[in-house]
Order: sequence, then structure tokens, then C-alpha cells
Amino acid sequence: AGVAIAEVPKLAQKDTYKVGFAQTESNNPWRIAQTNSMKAEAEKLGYQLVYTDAAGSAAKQVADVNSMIAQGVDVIFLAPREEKPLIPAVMAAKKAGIPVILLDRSVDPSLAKAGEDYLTFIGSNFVEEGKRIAEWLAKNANGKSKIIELEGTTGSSPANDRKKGFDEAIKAVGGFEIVASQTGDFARDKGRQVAEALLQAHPDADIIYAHNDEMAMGAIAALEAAGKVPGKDVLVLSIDGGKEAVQAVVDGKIAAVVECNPRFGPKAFETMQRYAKGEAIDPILVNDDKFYDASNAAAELDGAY
Ligand code: GYE
Repeated sequence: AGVAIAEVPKLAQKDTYKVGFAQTESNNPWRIAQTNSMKAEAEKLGYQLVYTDAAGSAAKQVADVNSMIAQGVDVIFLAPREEKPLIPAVMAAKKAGIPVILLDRSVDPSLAKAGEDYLTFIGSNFVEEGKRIAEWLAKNANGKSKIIELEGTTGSSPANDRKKGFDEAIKAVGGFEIVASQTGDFARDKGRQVAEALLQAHPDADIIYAHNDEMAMGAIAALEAAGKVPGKDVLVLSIDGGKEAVQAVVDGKIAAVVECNPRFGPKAFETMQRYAKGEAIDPILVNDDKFYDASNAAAELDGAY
């Protein structure tokens, strides 16, 4: 055990580094865009990147981090699959004297703290993303009101916070009802299956809010299979804003989508360099997210990842 140290391990200033990136899964365009951005930046800087893919398993991700520690990386970038199960990985790296920077998902704030156990969290404000969808609906729902919510991976920070931001804001607006809310694990096939079951149980639902594009595309498939017209009978809302989803906005199948910016590379490595120089690092570094609906999707399509 030993004495708990209330400080993130230091990082020496060096010409080059061996850096770990523990990715959580690679089953969607968002993850692939994020990984590509990290790999491109490491290559640009001439740093060695030790990349692992946990394939959707928190247990494997903990093992991946332990293996990076054994390989003696200088820094670990971690995209924690769930808020609680990755705490031991954060603590093991700290104990080994390796600073951790959390990317895109966070860990339980009551169990690990920025500036103490890990350096900082870089990512989107998920509460805000959910709130932006609710605010769009408040203005554009056109009388539609019965909502099916497809949640992301249970226990992950984006699922928790996208639900919180949306549910609280939609309640404050009034006149809407969330008739069902269930996880689709951020996955297309699961999203389609869950949407299919929930549409059968709630045939009067006329809005589907999906916590990511993959589940939104799955929901569109479920709607079409049920003979309903997405965009007309049922409004589909999403978060991530990859090219396929922005194209679906152009096609009228998705009503609106908040981007969740996956371009982490430049900011991640710049933060690490600033830390090595001895600069103070904020506990949260928020990415900017765009918003797409029928008013701008065609013009913005080229810029979507
Ligand atoms: O929305 C989803 C991905 O953690 C912000 O995870 C990320 C989310 C993203 O699998 O598509």
C-alpha cells in the first residue's frame, strides 16, 4: 500500500517520448477518427505510440494499461470504457510514476481526481450535448412529444451525462414525455434491436433520441423495417456527427445531430508537452462541438469526420 500521494507524477522534458494510448473499442467511425488523430499526431512529432484496443472490455483495458506500465511508457492516454472499472488502471499508473491523461470519457470523480490521480480530462461537455438536443426539440418538434431514448454504454460518462443533460432540459421545457429509455451500448445492431422492441411497446412514440450516431442509424433501420418514415413519422436525434449521420441529416432521416469532436491528437500531445514544461494544466479541457440540422448539413458535410 504505502502513503497516498496527492500529486500527479512529473514528466521530464525530452526530445521524444514513448506514449501509450489505451483505446476502448474500434467498432465505429468516431473511435476510428479518434485513433487516427492520435496516431497522426504521434507520427508528426516522431513519438513512439504504444496503441491498444480493449475491444469493448473494461477488464482488457485494465490489462492493457498494466502492460503499458510494464513497457515503461512516459505517459498514458486513456479512454476509459466505464467510470468505475478503470479506476485501478489510473491508480496503478500513478503508483508506477506515469502521468495519465483521460481522453473523451472520464472516471468516477468520487474515486479519482484530476490534478491528483490523473492530470486532466480532455473531451466534450456531454451534459451540454444532451441539452443542445433538448433545446433544438423545444423549438422544432412541431407537436411531436413522445420520446424513446437510446442510451450509450451503461456506466460510461457520456451515457450518464448525455442522459442527464437531455432529461433535465426536456423536463424544464415541459410538454414532452420520455416513454422509454434503454441502453443500446453505443452500437448499431444493439440500437436497432432495442429501437425495434421499444417501438413495438410504444407505437405512439414520435421522437427517438440516440446517444450516438451508431444507435441512431440502427434506429432508422428499425423504423424503416416497421414501415415508418424517419424524419416524418418519427424525428431522430443523435450525437457524434460523423459523415454518415450528417449525410442522413441532408437526406432528412436525422433531424439534428450534435457533433462530438473526435480530433484529439493535437490537443492531447500539446497538453502533455505543456505539462513537461511545468505549466499548470486545467482539470478539464473542453473540446468544441458543432451542431448540424437541415439549415447547415449540406454546406458542412465536407468538414464532418
Ligand atoms: O459518442 C461514441 C463512442 O466516448 C464520446 O464513445 C465517446 C463516445 C462516442 O463509442 O460514439
